[in-house]
Amino acid sequence: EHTNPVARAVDKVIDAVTDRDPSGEIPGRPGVEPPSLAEPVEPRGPLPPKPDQRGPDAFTATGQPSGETAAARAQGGEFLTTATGTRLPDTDHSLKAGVRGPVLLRDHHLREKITHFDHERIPERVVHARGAAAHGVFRAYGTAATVTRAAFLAKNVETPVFVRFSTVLGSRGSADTVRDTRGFATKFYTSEGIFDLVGNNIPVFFIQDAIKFPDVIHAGKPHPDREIPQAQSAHDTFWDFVSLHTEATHHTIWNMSDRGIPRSFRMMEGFGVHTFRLVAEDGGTVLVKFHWKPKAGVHSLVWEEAQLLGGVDPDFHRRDLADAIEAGAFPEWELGVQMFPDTQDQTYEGIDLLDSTKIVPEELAPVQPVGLMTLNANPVNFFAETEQVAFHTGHLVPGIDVTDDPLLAGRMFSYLDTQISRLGGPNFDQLPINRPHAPVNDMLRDGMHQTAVHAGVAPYRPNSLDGGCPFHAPDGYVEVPFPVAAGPRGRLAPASYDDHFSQPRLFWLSLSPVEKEHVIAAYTFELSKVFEQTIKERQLQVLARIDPVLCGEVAAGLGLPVPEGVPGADPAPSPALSQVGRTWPVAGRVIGIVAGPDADAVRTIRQAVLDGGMVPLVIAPTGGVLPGTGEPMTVQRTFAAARSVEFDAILVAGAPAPGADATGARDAKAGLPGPVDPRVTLLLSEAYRHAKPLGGWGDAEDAFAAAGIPPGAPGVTSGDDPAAVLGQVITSLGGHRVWERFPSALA
Ligand code: HDD
Repeated sequence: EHTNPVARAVDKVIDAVTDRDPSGEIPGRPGVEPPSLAEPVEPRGPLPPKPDQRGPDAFTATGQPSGETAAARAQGGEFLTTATGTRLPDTDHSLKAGVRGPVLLRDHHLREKITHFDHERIPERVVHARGAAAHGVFRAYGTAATVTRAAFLAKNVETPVFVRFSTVLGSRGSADTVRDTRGFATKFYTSEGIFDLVGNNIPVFFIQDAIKFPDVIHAGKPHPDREIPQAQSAHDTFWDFVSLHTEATHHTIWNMSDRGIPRSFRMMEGFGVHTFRLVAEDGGTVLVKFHWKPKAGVHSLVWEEAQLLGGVDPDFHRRDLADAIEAGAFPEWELGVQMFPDTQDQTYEGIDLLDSTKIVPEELAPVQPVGLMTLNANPVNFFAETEQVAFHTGHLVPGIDVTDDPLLAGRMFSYLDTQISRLGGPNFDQLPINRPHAPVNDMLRDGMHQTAVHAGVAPYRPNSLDGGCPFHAPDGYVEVPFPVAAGPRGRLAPASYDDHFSQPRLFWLSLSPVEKEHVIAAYTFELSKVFEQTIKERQLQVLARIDPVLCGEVAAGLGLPVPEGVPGADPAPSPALSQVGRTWPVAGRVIGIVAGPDADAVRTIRQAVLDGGMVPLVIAPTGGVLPGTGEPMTVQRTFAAARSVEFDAILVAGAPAPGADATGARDAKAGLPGPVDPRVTLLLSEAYRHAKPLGGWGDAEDAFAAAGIPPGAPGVTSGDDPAAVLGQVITSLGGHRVWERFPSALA
């Protein structure tokens, strides 16, 4: 047992996931026996949720603590029943007239079983269909208590939360690592009702007015004739739209940057995007933008990794989130606000706060922390929780109000509306995951899937028959009486909304050289996939207005002439926009260890990785248990299953010969050609290309050489002392990648 609690938990999970002891219980699940080879003959009750899992809190449809589990209607008891509780002796044979006779229509069990199955699917979300979620808790620092009366932001108040992360364009079954915006939606179950902060990992949006949402989504979704490509922006309709509709330029350059391919949901920022209005106890107001800052830092994949992962592990982000929580390495974010005076013109330093295509640089308005969110439990049931959770920008609590951002106005309508078709009626708030933890006393009645049993006879007001209840709540939610600047009615927008290029240029100028290289490569890749030449040329005209280097490099990549076009003035860069150049914690990072002949050295180093709060995965030619002294050490990845994209760094305990035995020893039977197993050289050359730290001892240098890694390459450490090698690797990992391996002419 090691001392670091995260490492201890990681250890337990690794045991639970991969090293089941065939004779004993399942680690971490006391009393639960491992499955037997034969089908069990004795019935037993359903298994309890695993220690890392938690269902929705148990509240009634009217928001009262229910005293029972929210899963009351889920599996219970040992014997099969119908939906109405009648026990069944057989569910494997339809009711027939004779052994080879026809199936009878009167078979109510057959019909119930098949009918229910036929209706298992609900419409997927029209956007953000692919997602993963977790439960957690938000604890407020109290720093926002002077500017908002929201009870959940008062000092040390703890509020349960449920967070769903998502991609935007892909279907429910699409890959996690595609280039796209990520959704970051948080449901706060506050004592004053539900507050939903429905944000993204990109602080701006493609459009300034919600009326254009169907346009941008129709352009981004697969082409309507062949329904391809899935979960991609690299196609004609997307680039046709954004090249014509230049207010999308800012969001698009963020998508083309490393922000479009996060390393993990745990390593993304979140943004409320719009400006919101906070209301204090005394009625005073401030304008704010919400930010989530991940404790693990903001990190991304590189594009080739993202593409490989689409095939190797399409569930990469979903798995990473669940594994981290199961391991006890709970992801954390600080919630912060940028604050602006609530002036009549609703601008700050000349930036229109009602324009969702604009940011306010953090250097102009620092993000002030107001609380900490910790995700600490996985859902018990994906459908009941992650699929049925319903977010809505209109789920607000006293002390938080919306502004007149026309993008937000449309969202205030759309979210409620979409749940009605997605969840089958107006009572979706009564689904367990959506139930408030505050008493509900509305006058909404009946409707599809009503589960509340409302007492009383007078769901109307005024009434005398129910004693006049419900009364208006004097301390309830009030919209701020902000004076509206009147003007002519019309389909209008302010002149400031015409500035589409100054902030894309600000973003570009704020990136480090290697990040700029990635942006160039992303535009070049995406536009190379566009069929129509005119669309590419038009998009180059857009790029010319951002920056001549960006435009020139992409044009060269496409083999097209550089168009005329001049960027605007140089804004002061915002260093906060760059992800590179800082040092971050390495807890929760995944370290592959290619086993070598000295299994004890592997054991020691594996333990040191665990003690550092990271996740070691032992890689060997075949599965099984490594020899040596001490506890048995199970191989978690065979050479056949290991792929570099799963690891943040790789340690090599020797150069395994082709077809080596379980220790990787060189004396094994001959097999694949070459001095080192080609699956290991692929592992190492990819990891090297993706700028991951590498370390090795024994004859690891032979493996590095076989992988084409030049001697003395940055971030590649070899030596005789495995502990010192690991130390170097951890130092490199703190910077996320060995950025020097991407030399840039833009430096
Ligand atoms: Fe939206 C889902 C975020 C603009 C209409 N949106 C959805 C989700 C996120 C966002 C994170 C997934 C929620 C979940 O996990 O269930 N959307 C945003 C952000 C926007 C934005 C940050 C701009 C700042 N959205 C936007 C507009 C409209 C919508 C302008 C419509 C006018 N969004 C929807 C929707 C969805 C949705 C159709 C689909 C499924 C759902 O709501 O529940 O209502």
